[in-house]
Amino acid sequence: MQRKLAYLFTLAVLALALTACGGDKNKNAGDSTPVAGEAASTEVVVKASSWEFDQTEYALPKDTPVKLTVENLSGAHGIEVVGQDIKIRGGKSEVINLPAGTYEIKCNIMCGTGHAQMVAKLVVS
Ligand SMILES: [Cu+2]
Repeated sequence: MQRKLAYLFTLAVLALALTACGGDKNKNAGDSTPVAGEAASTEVVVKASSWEFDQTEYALPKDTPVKLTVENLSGAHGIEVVGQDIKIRGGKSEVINLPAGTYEIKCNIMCGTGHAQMVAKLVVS
């Protein structure tokens, strides 16, 4: 009898451990960026022209899905969030979700003589 109880207890503990792991996995999947299909509550538009972005800093809310859109006013540009796996071509959007911090963005399409000076910051707070 004692043995059977011990066995049942072990099963219960194992079941709990498995459930806990599964829950964590799902949570991590939800936190990854960029998140396809996640509904964004805000949109930030980066307007690019040859050869600058319309702002030197873009403010984004932290840990929130944000629709980041790149609009080309002149020339063909795109952005890359340095250190993150986020690249958006002009005319396209991506829903991103970043923790607090300051991120550098730069043009990731070779667009001509001023290409290297096309940098700005994403201030996430
Ligand atoms: Cu460029």
